[in-house]
Amino acid sequence: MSIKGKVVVTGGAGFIGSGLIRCLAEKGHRDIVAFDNLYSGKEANLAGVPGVGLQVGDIRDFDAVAAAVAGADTVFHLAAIPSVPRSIVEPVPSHEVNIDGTFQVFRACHEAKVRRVVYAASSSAYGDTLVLPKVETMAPSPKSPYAAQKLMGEYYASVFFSCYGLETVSLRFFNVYGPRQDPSSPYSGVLSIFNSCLLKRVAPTIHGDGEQSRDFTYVEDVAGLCIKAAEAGSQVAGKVYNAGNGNRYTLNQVWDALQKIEGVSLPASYGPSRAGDVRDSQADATLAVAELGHAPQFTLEEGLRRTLDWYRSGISGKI
Ligand code: UD2
Repeated sequence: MSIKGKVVVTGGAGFIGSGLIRCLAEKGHRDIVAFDNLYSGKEANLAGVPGVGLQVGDIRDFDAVAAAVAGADTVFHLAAIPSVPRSIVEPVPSHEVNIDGTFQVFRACHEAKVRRVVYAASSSAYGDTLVLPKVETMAPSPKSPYAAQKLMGEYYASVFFSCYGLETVSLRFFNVYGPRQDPSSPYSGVLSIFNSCLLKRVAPTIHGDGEQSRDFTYVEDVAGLCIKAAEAGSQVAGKVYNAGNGNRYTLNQVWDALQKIEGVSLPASYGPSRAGDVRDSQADATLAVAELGHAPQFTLEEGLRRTLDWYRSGISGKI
C-alpha cells in the first residue's frame, strides 16, 4: 500500500532521518514533517529538501509528539540516543529517550490512528551469536543498555500491534554510514570517524585488534528499505526484519580500503577493546528481501567513495 499524505520522521534532522527524508522527497512526497529536538540533529541536514517542515520537539513529550503525528499516514520513528558506549557511560538519558520516548511515539501514533509506523531497531539486539549471519529467529542477547533499549522498542512495537492494532514494522539497522553522519563525538559511528581522520591525515584509533566485523550499510539502502516497509501489505505488521546488506568487513579491511581510495598510508593506532562491543555482525537479509523487497544497491566501495566525496566537498564544518 503506498504512502498517502502526511509523513512524519522522528529524528528527521539527524543523519539517517534526513537521508530518509531526502529519499521520500525524491519519490515525490511533499507533506513531510521532521520531528527533532536538535540534540544531535541539524537543520542544515534538511537544507534544500522540498516539502519538508521541521517541528522542534522531544519524543518524551507526549503532547508535542501527538501534535506532530496528527493526521499522519506514516511515521518513521528514528529518533534515539544512539551509541553503545554512551549508553554504558550515561544510561539514564538513553533509557529515557530510547524506551520512554519510543513508548510515547507509539502511544501518540495509536491515538492518531496512524496507518503504519516503521521503527528503527538495532542489530545490537543480537549481541554475540554463535553463528553468522544473524537471523531474525535467533534469541536476542543484548550486551549494552543501548541494545536492551532498542530491543524493548521492538517489543513495544509488536505489542502495540497485537494489543491495539497499530501497524508497526521493526527494522534492525546494521551499522549505517554515509553523508551527514557527524564525526565530531567520540561516540560517533566508526566510519564517520575514519573518514574524518583520513581527510585530516590523522591515524584513527581502533578499539581492540580491528578484526571485529560489521555489516556496514549505506544510508540510501536503509532509507529505501524503510519506505518499502511502510508500503508493504498488512502481513508485515508487528514483525522484525534485518536491514543489512548481508556482508561483513573487519575494521582493518575498511581502514585499508579507505587508504587505498585516498592513495595514502596512515597506519591505525590500536587501543583497548570497548565495553559492550559486539565482535562480529552480519545480517541474513533473506526475510527482508522476500517479504519487503529489500534490494541494496551500494557495494561498500561505492558507499565509501560517495561518503568520502561528501566529506571532501566544502570540507570545513564537516570533519
Ligand atoms: C551499534 C550497532 C548498530 C547501531 C549502532 C548505533 C552492533 C553490531 N551494531 O553499532 O547497528 O545500532 O550501534 O550506535 O551492535 N570503533 C573504533 N574506533 C572508533 C570508533 C569505533 O575502533 O573511533 C569500533 C568500535 O569499538 C566497534 C566498531 O568500531 O567495534 C563499530 O563501532 P560504532 O560505534 O560505529 O558502532 P557499533 O558497532 O557499536
